[in-house]
Amino acid sequence: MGAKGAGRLLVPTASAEGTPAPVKITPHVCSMNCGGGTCVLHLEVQDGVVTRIDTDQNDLPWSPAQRGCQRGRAMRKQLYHPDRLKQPLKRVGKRGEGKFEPISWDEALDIIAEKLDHVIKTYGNEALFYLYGTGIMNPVYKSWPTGIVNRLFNCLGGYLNYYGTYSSACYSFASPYILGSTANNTGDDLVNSRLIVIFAGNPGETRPGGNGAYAWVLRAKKAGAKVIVVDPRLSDTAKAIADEWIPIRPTTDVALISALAYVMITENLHDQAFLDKYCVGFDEKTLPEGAPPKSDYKSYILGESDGVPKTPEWAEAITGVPRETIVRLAREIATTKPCAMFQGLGWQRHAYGEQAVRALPTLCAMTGNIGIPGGSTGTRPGSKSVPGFNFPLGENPVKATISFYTWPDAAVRGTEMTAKDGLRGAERLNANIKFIWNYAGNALINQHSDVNGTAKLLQDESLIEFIVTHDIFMTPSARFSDIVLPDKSSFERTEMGRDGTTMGDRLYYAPAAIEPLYDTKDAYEICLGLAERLGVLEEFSEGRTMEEWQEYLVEELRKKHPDFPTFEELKKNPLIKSKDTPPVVACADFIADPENNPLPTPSGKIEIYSDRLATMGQDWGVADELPPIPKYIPAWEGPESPLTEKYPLQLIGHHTKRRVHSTHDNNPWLDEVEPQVLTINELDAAERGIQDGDMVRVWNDRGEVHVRCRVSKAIMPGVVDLPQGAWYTPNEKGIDTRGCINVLTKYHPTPGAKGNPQHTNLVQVAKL
Ligand SMILES: Nc1nc2c(c(=O)[nH]1)N[C@H]1C(S)=C(S)[C@@H](COP(=O)(O)OP(=O)(O)OC[C@H]3O[C@@H](n4cnc5c(=O)[nH]c(N)nc54)[C@H](O)[C@@H]3O)O[C@H]1N2
Ligand SMILES: Nc1nc2c(c(=O)[nH]1)N[C@H]1C(S)=C(S)[C@@H](COP(=O)(O)OP(=O)(O)OC[C@H]3O[C@@H](n4cnc5c(=O)[nH]c(N)nc54)[C@H](O)[C@@H]3O)O[C@H]1N2
Ligand code: SF4
Ligand SMILES: [Mo]
Repeated sequence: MGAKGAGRLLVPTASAEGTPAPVKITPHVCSMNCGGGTCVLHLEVQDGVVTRIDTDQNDLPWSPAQRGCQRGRAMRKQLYHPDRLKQPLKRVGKRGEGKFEPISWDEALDIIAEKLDHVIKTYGNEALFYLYGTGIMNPVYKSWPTGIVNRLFNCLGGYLNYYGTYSSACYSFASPYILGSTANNTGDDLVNSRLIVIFAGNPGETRPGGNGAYAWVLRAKKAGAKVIVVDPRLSDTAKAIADEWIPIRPTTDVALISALAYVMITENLHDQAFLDKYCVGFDEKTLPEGAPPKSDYKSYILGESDGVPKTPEWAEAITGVPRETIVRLAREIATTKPCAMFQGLGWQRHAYGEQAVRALPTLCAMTGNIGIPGGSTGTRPGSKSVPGFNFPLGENPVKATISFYTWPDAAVRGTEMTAKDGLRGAERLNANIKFIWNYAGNALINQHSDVNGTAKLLQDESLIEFIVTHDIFMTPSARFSDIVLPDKSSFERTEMGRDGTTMGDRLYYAPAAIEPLYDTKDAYEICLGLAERLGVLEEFSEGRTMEEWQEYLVEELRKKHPDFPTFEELKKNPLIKSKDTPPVVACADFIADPENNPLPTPSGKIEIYSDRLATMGQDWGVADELPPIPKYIPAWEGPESPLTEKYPLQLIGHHTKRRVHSTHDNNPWLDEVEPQVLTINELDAAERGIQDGDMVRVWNDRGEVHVRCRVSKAIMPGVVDLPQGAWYTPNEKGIDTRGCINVLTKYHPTPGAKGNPQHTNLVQVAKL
């Protein structure tokens, strides 16, 4: 193989006679983790070179076009990027210093096999950790949450697994306590809504592909729905489609929702009959047995439990949303039916993210919008679920799991962790993490909180002894690794998948469009090499090639679903669009007959008051931070924190259209789409003598970033935004020069989910 593509990267050769080589169109998909759902890409391939990327334009009434966005269509710049990793590398300097030397694949695999063997024999399998990494989302090669590498680890006796995600830690943790699940009406039901209120969601920028809900918000808007967006920033979504933008201080949404509830209760606009029939703990009469008096939601809202009525005036002081707006919004939500209120994930990546997640379903219950077409349970818009393919993992004998976010704790004091630290499946760990496998991820440092703290941890080789990164670029995480392995990129391998999208079932088979460019190996090839060295080849591979595994996966699915196409049929018809299926209304059967169709909560009802959370809060010693009803809790670095004297600005980092996390940060085309800037309100800028386009320093006790700034009205005063995902690029003084927000974020697990509060930060900004 070698570097044979290198000499003829972007220009296809002409034949001897001078006629251009024919163009072949290869169907492919975008496998990035935007959650927009693997959009369709048509790759134009000429003489072995991808020369152009087109996409699906086929808008159908039941299925919007699976149209790739600027990121998917800029993949060519990644594929042919001069900095692609081209051969295995071994660290020669200190960890993080970035000094590597090329080695052969044999040598790399020998070293890794030896380290794996050593760590397992010395510390046991719990010392082996597979790090969160979402660079590949196609089922066969997927890096998240588990895949090929996990199968190998299981063959070797298992590994320490994680639960939860950087995406939705608090959301996934907290929603089931109120609703029993995260179920919501599917996105295609939004066209039945008259009013859509989006809290902390920016689907126009985060999920623009046709497989997600945004396409349906657009259709709903065309059908006459009014759209309101609650966000500290005038997001792309708010700009494009909102009839009203309600700016709010980050971390304070529960105060807003509490005041909306206050207006509804005091003006008698709430649906008492719904609350009596379907809910637990809205008022005292439906509190579970044994719950303390006045521990219900209504008593909290009216201030009967804590002496603080949650009035619009009270909320205005906290949230910055004017009281008149709060009163108007409460009346509008309560009197416009059906109303779909849904959440993005921005408000739960916060100090007390567990609270907002449950506050919105409470409001949906108060307005009787649950279980009806055009309504909402208050979670995120739902997808239709279909049985998919998953690479068989085998059994993991290690039952202990930790939160994805707490791996630094598990490396430093793993054996001391208990349930209070989020350890599940075991009372204790037998070992600290000693070996990390990082496949298609940059959360070893860049995407995790507190880059400077993490760097120190990683530099101490007595803690984590060995780190392998498998990527396509020398990312900041790769720089902190001991061995770096170059992967094929998506267009150089065959992808196959089946997604349950907003509107239904979708299937694809995307053959490799070109030969691999460099001396790369994919995860299966690497694991084969290791399995052989470690004596588990037969068990790991079962004698199959990757293509044979793909065929096996299709056949396994066909055993349960005989109407599913055969592998050969799939290859001939590689992109199968969704079928026309009606929208699904979540909880409709529960609403129709709650006795016979209970929700999967202990009471079978909507638990506005959760007994389980009450117990957990007490057991873990965090009763004030994890209350049984959704409460506003001032964040440790929120607008009410004493630290605002030193660091007066709240910093968030939204998910920007120019990247998928840190992926594409090095893509020049996308730099043109949107350069990395800090957005600051014009009032805050004026106070600091900052002009649009100035270089500024942004800092707190955890670190400092130098970045260009954009002065704008499109952000709440007191709030600055530095889009997450820029590659950590320290200068000689350790100051980041690229705009990596995680230099400023805090490692501080949330009380319940043990999740990542990466939008909760206080900073100061000055002209450089
Ligand atoms: N401050 C802050 N931090 C955050 C967030 C936030 O909102 N704020 N968001 C968090 C969220 S929601 C998430 S999901 C995480 C995401 O964090 P990660 O899961 O780490 O995602 P990426 O940074 O995109 O890293 C993916 C990596 O995969 C690599 N890659 C791409 N294609 C391939 C391939 O074909 N093969 C291989 N081997 N590698 C490939 C890319 O080069 C990249 O290094 O970040 C979290 N971090
Ligand atoms: N372009 C692009 N798309 C992506 C990704 C990407 O990196 N780039 N990542 C994908 C992944 S893995 C994920 S998990 C999702 C993430 O999706 P989200 O978590 O929904 O994205 P965010 O941009 O973090 O937050 C959404 C909005 O919430 C706002 N927000 C932040 N804090 C608060 C708050 O306290 N209150 C309110 N009301 N709003 C707040 C932000 O300003 C932002 O506009 O996006 C996916 N899509
Ligand atoms: S919306 Fe863009 S980044 Fe997301 S899957 Fe589609 S093409 Fe890829
Ligand atoms: Mo995410």
